[in-house]
Amino acid sequence: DSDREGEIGLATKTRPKTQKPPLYKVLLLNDDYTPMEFVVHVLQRFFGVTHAESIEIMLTVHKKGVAVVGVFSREIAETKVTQVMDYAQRNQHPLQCTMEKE
Ligand code: TYC
Repeated sequence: DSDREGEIGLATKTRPKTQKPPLYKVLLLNDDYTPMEFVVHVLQRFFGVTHAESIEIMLTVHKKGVAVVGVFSREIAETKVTQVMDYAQRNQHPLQCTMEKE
């Protein structure tokens, strides 16, 4: 047992810091023109939330101006933002979606 001296707490004392990749919040922004039903549809289509959740998120954005719709790796967050922006543009709505590092 004497040769275990110094081992206690090794995991917390000497473990080198591992680098976790940063996460990104995907944000949906309010505007005056995009129909509420379209936003609800977008949330279900691209973020896999239930109908009830999509209504809650949409109303939060409508009332507060912005809401976090999900947290993802950079690649996934970029894909979500592009998908939402392309889909809104194709449907001629000014809906804005963006991302920021957590
Ligand atoms: N404010 C919009 C309206 O009254 C609805 C809306 C909600 C638009 C959320 C964008 O991200 C949004 N029709």
